[in-house]
Amino acid sequence: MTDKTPTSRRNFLKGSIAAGGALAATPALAAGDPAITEVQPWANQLGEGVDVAPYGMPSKYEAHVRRRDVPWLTADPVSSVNFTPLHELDGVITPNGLCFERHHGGTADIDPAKYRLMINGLVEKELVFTLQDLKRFPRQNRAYFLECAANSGMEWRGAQLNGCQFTHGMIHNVIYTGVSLRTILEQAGVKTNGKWVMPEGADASAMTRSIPIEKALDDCLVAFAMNGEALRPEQGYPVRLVVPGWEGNMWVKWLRRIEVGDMPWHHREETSKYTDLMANGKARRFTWEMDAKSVITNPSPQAPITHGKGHTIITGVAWSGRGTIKEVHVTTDGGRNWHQARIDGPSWDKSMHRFYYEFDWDGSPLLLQSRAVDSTGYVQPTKNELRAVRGENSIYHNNGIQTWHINEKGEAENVEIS
Ligand SMILES: Nc1nc2c(c(=O)[nH]1)N[C@H]1C(S)=C(S)[C@@H](COP(=O)(O)O)O[C@H]1N2
Ligand SMILES: [Mo]
Repeated sequence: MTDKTPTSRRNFLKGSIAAGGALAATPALAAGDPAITEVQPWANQLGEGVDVAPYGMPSKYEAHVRRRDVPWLTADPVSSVNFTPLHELDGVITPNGLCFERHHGGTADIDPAKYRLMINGLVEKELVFTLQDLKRFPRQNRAYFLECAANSGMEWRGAQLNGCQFTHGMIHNVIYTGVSLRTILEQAGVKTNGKWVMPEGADASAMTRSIPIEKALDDCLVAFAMNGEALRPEQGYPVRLVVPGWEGNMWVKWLRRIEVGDMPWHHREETSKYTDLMANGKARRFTWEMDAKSVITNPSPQAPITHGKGHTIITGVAWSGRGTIKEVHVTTDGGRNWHQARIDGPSWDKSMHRFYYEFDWDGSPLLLQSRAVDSTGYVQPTKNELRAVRGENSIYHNNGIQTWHINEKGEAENVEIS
């Protein structure tokens, strides 16, 4: 963002706010602004014709809007993670090219003609579907957030990473098209002792997780499209499991098999990983649901306030694995006073919500926080409230309140005050 506003325009702006108490920064005419008086290069020659990019890409001026990784976090990029640039996004949908990636054995490169989905185990009839077979069942379209259980995991012991992309970017929110898992399981006929399902990935990590049959028959989707187009390879092309509201690890990508069993399998990803080590040294297993959480995305360390004092828009996102977000509260003074934020955009079940809080910044330092309340009445806790229950050993399921310190220049820093 540039800050080349001529001083005359600045002063006019300040004057108009002071005089009229205008809600928004009303732009004023600036005499001699070359962006108005000069013919710009894009106007004195023809532009590119259609089809220069048969698959369109964002403007070159948006090149900084990209996923980023933290190189020291993992030893090798094939078993690693990168992060959604939340501070560059608005609304509630994550564009496909910006959805964070988390792979345990790299991205599988699957030929859709050779794609197969097997249903086996405690079923009346074991079945194998091709991609075409799957697309002949009734389809559903649903928006859901996917949050990795390790999102904000680096922040358990204190403020660490300087940007919401890194502290909160292991999340995306996408509209999926797919077939309900219930429909698929009904084809095979789950036996009465079939109490659990185990989805398995076709990638080199062969990811597996145990899911109780109640969830499998409730709202899970066998999805083949995201935001209107085929899944991206990184997100599980051609087919992934969608497990609404539950931790991202269970959303098996490159889905190749679903086994029905009578007990959980207790595989690696639900024992040695994705369990929560408590203060007494015992691990809490099966923390499936993602608790309500929120974060202010703007301003934040990667997106400072650049316009100086005056009318300022604070925005962020909130979500809950148990339903919708009923309210978001914002504080600018570290929790002394809380204000009701305005939620704008769709309020879908287990989907990201967008909030705004508009206020007149006097230029003094701020301690910004947001706090989500979900449709069950659950209130997002402070980090200390979370530690009181969970101890200091945890990595996963950190939904504590995030604080950004804003200085007089509008620069933001990751800090902790509670
Ligand atoms: N087959 C397979 N499925 C997988 C994984 C994987 O490595 N292999 N990673 C899991 C984890 S830990 C997460 S958080 C999500 C990440 O989904 P994304 O890459 O679409 O963001 O996929 C899950 N499904
Ligand atoms: Mo994850």
